[in-house]
Amino acid sequence: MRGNKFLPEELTVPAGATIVWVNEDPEDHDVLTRDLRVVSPVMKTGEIFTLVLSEPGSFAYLCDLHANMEGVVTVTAARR
Ligand SMILES: [Cu+2]
Repeated sequence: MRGNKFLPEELTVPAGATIVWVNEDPEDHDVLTRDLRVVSPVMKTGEIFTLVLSEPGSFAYLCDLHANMEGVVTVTAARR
């Protein structure tokens, strides 16, 4: 997170990859899905949140502290 955005806002990873969010802003951020299956702690400057997504699909998330701060991770089938 930087400048109240997720950078990159769209990311594609293979299933099973570890995704890492790093808060590089002076403000707090978090990572949530609308269905609340994923809810990170509120992250202060320099804090990280990691997540492993094992199912292929599209994973939309947001920061509920900032309107319009959204991102999408596309998970593809794992490489063999
Ligand atoms: Cu935020």
